[in-house]
Amino acid sequence: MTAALAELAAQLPHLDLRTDAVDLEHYGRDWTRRWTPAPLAIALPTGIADVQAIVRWARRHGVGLVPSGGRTGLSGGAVAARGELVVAFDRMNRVLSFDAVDRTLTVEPGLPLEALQSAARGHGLFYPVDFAARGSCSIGGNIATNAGGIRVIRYGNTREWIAGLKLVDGNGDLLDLNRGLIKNSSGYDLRHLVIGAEGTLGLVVEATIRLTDPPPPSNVMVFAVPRMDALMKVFDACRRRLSLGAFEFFTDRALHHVVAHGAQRPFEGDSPYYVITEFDAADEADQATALEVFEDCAGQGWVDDGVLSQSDAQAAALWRLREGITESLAPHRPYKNDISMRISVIPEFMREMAAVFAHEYPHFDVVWFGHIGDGNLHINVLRPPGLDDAAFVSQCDHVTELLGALLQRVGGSISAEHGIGLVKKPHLGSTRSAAEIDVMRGIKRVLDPGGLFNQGKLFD
Ligand code: 2HG
Ligand code: ZN
Repeated sequence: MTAALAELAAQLPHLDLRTDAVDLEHYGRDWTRRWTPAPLAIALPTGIADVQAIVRWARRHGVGLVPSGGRTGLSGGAVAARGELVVAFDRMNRVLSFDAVDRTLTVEPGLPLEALQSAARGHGLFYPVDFAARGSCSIGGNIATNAGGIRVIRYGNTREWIAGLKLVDGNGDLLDLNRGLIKNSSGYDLRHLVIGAEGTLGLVVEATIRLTDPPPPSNVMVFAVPRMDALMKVFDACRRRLSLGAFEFFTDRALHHVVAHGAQRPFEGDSPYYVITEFDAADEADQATALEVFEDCAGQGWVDDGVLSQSDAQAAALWRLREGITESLAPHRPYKNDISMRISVIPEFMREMAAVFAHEYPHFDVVWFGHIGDGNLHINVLRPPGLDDAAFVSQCDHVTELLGALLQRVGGSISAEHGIGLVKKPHLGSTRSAAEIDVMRGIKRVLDPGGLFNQGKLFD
């Protein structure tokens, strides 16, 4: 392998190619921290031609390639633990162009989400996909998982905003997918195969991103909800009267951890559930409607308490209650589920899930939160003191199987927005049929005949 790497270095003398232990460790892992990083080396290309040369080199030498952005993923999709070459896009992180008529930005894959959002704002426009890892994750990674986040309820997932993609396939060829078109009825839309493919079909080297008008002024409300079965009733009451930009929930366990991590408690009293919603509030009439919604919900016994943001600072403090949860739990290295279902089945599903958890996790700290308005629930399970890590993960995997069976019954998904990666690979069959997985394998063989890209992720 040293000879192969020497050949790559000789072929691309300007390529930043790293093999020191610190870089192998840094670039070989993602936020899951479950696998020991063991990449062969790290390559940081500066342009499309570099990427094509790397792919052709990898094909000649049979070296696996792992695409790497901000590595904030939670499913092991960016882990390099089997001697792969990590292709890190840190140096392909530029905004290449803006088109005011098309309202698009064309960018390189290493651009952080937050930089994309601020580039859009700089042109008086808005890129709406948003979530807590915005400062560290990259648009390439967002495309790989079809990232969702907190504004899906209004704007949809990353997929809706990708007008075109350039992909280097397993032959090193450059495919220009959809070329920024709004209408294009000319056969398979390969762009949409690549979005959400978790880096298994090729390397995204450029993306043309659609932008929209900035949203109107908004307000944030947090409600204390006394019963699980009231959550979706509150959702329905809010969406009937307000124009919602976000509707999220979390439990008392989530509040406990996020407050211990520095967030401000929203109310004096305790409640088992909380929702946070953001809604358009252009004037006082909108605020008055929000207060009426609160009063109606309180009258029905669906909410016990509520707080309405009075300033941007207070809105940010309220959002921290939801957005700070993952970071507050990170030191515990929780086991994560990221599941989705049609919103109509949430009440029944949550009841059944609670019964499974009460039985399977009697003494575990199980933290629920997520994008309930999209039908996406996050469950973070914390390892009880005294239980060793392997036994903990195997107990949680067993519960994931039970969850998978419940999800299969309601037609849900074992991964809503984090991806399958390594973490959920054993559970893919609960969401996708054997025939579907075979089709996916076939597609991979066509685009990646050498089996180079993110081998062993998603499926074997
Ligand atoms: C979120 O919604 C992220 O905050 C992370 O998707 C969820 O940590 C998690 O499980
Ligand atoms: Zn999420």
